[in-house]
Amino acid sequence: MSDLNVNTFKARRAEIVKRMDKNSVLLISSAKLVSRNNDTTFPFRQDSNFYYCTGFQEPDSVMLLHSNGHSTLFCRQKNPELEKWDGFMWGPEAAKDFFGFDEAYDINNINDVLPELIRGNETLYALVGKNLDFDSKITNWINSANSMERHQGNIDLKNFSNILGSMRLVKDDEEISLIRKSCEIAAISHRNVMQNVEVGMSEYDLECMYLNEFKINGSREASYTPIVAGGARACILHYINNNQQIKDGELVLVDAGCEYGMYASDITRTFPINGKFSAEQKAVYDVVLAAHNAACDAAKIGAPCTNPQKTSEKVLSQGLLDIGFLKGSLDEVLEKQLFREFYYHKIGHWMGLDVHDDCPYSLDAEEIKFEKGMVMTIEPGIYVNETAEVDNKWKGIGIRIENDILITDDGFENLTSKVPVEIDDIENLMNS
Ligand SMILES: [Mn+2]
Repeated sequence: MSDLNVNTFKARRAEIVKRMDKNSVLLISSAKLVSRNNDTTFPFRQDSNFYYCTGFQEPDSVMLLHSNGHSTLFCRQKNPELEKWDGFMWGPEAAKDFFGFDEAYDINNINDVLPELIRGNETLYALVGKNLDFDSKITNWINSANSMERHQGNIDLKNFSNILGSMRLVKDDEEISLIRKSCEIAAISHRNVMQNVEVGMSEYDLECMYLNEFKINGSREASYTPIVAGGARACILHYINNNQQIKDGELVLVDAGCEYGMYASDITRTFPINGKFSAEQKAVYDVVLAAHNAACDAAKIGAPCTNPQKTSEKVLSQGLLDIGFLKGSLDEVLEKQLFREFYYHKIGHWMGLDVHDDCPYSLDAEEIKFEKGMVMTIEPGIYVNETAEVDNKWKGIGIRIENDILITDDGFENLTSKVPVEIDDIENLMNS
């Protein structure tokens, strides 16, 4: 908490105000503590949008921002008895001063206070549809406020998701340094695990090693549940059981990233558990790597954000034709999307506070174009399922390669380049 730069969040709120219509207010809710079972909870993780605007790390909080710049925080009242069990709580007074709000109230009074504060405004902005519970509270507060203003127009509810999402798309220097650190921890962790795996280990053994590496390198939490998929299980995109033995001769696909200072990293590597790729594994890997490299090159300032997708489809399809998995012309494969039998997900996603960052890919039916400071994952894959009409020797091979790239003045920077990606480099690392 001590290294938190409160001015960053105040500056963000000032930027948000510039994007609001006059006579409007914006309401954003914190995350809430989620029950795991009986009286135990999952570790608290603040809502990314709320954190982006406030820097405040407690549940049961609401931010109200007025288009005139006035800012209000609702949060839990200080409670010394509860603090003996659950730790420090800010309380409205101290939170207001430290986090730079103009006003703060006890969250328990929000139903009485909030309608008074929003009455008479033309617009209420909210992140509609992300939290149904909060959406229904908003409806009640709007109705209360409207009933106080019988002879005026009603408050219009408008979605602020695209406006806030567009702001979050371009990362500032502070965000980039946190993402860079998150990527570095994840990359070092992947490297260290790849160097230490052995035949005989299970998916679970590897999962332990990754999570341990994240923690000892400075990240308390993974940014999502790691995927550790041996053999054909790599073809199941969201496989997280991670409880099977990895057999000698099999590949293992690991999709694992960590969180640092609330910012995510997201890396996938696929490597042979015995340290040596077979001829078939090599052939498929080379196609995925070619698609990965071409997709990275397609991400540059001014290009539509779907450029890497289209490029990866082309390169990967040509590879599938060359290897004999598909037949026909490249044009036909692309037009009929025949590659989708082997490549059935998208090339990547925005990354930041969320591993799949809550940012738009198009606005007003126009694709977002790459700008300096945007961060995207590039992660093509080929998955040969049992049902594929190919020779048996290929079946069960599932390969994905994923790096996190930052758009720069002259192209991109691979933030996760510390994990080897070339076959020779992987084999050398694993056998060193
Ligand atoms: Mn990803």
